[in-house]
Amino acid sequence: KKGYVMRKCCYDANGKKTPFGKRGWKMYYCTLRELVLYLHKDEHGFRIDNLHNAIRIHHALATKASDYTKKQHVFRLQTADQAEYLFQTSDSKELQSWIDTVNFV
Ligand code: I3P
Repeated sequence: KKGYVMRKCCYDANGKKTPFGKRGWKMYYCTLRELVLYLHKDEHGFRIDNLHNAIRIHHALATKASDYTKKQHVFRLQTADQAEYLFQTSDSKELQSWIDTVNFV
């Protein structure tokens, strides 16, 4: 699974609140490969550089972020190391598809 998403960091590892200045929404090209979510600047990122964010999704949980009302089609990703992110997808179909992919991969 791959595609453009917007991502916001809420908590870093060990449940530490992501500091102000690093809590903004940013667009990434997101690729899921072997239980790792790779976040690249754009779809050529894989070829050009290895400068990606990587989020391990083993024992992670994705849920619809119904409590987050500022944006539409957002899911929350909670990782095994207690980090937490919000991801905005393009529509409700993509939202469900990302949630299912993360949870049932
Ligand atoms: C954050 C940025 C986010 C905002 C967040 C800010 O600032 O404006 O868009 O979240 O609010 O802290 P920065 O880029 O300087 O980190 P929302 O879009 O959800 O409002 P928050 O601290 O209440 O999460």
